[in-house]
Amino acid sequence: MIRFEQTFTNFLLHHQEKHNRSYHFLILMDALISSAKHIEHYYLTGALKGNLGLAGNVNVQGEDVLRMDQIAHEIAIHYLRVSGRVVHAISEESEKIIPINTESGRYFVYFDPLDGSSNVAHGLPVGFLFGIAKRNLEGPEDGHLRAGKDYIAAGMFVIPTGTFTLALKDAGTWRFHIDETMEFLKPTRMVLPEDSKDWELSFNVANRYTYAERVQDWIEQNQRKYAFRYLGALAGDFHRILSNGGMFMYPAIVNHPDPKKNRAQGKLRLMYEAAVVAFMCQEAGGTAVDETGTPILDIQPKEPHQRTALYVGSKPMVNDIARVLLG
Ligand code: AFP
Repeated sequence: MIRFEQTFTNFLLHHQEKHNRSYHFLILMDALISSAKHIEHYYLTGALKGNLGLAGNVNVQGEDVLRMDQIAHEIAIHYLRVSGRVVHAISEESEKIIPINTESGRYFVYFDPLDGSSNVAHGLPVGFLFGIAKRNLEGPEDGHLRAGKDYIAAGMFVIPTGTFTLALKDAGTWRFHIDETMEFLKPTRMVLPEDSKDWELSFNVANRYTYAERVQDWIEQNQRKYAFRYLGALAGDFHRILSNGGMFMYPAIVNHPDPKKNRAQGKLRLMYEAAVVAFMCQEAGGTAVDETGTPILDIQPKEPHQRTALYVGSKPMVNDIARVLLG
């Protein structure tokens, strides 16, 4: 007997129909899915074709650009452009906001097409993370940068694992798996488990003694209760937290022995990393805060590549550290 599963397209069509929504969002999602499949193809064959190395230039964050970063960015911009639905996009790979269809576009898309660069040389998992906000359809639109609470959807592809997770505003977080025909199938609603038995803690242990003392103390008091996992690519690490519960954190670095290496603002990018996972987490019953205990989704970005500290995951655990951060 063949076992058939619901396709992503069918799932989304029903969702739009149920909520009396337009077909525009379907066209946008089709563009993002086409991008992800295309990027996945290049990534899978990357080692063989020599695409996993450096491109030879430095990006807006001052990091070496990888060949795959450029390929992934180019692919995503192509599909977003032909969708005709995007006003402007913000990409990790472009310093400036990218105008796409400023006249009649309907959405803003904030994305990192290949996040987790330390994994690229090894062909290990990376993420394609994106957040989507909608232009003001009722009146004039000033194109201001949206806070996470104004996103209508956010998601991530964990490349090249064939998994895709999408959160829809007030409609949950859903995970899909790719099949042999490259179709994403089998919507599974993700809800963070309340039982703490499988909860995990995920952070870069090498940075531990560079965190604020109160964060170091919290780790000391809590670390023995949980399994510890760290991949070094947010999408992969957060994928595990969504399934097992617990917390991913990238705290501010304030006690580095070389003060030039401190990152008081945090490392992760607000618009296309922190707010994306915070949105997915909220729709799955969790929460996320920054170094001051402020909800990530409430932070109003002042510039496209703004950084933030991030604590994201199961509510009891994030609320516990938020209490410490606020105190
Ligand atoms: P890179 O793409 O520069 O490796 O950054 C990836 C990332 O933004 C995020 O995906 C990881 O969770 C985090 O940084 C890893 O940072 P560390 O290498 O400092 O642990």
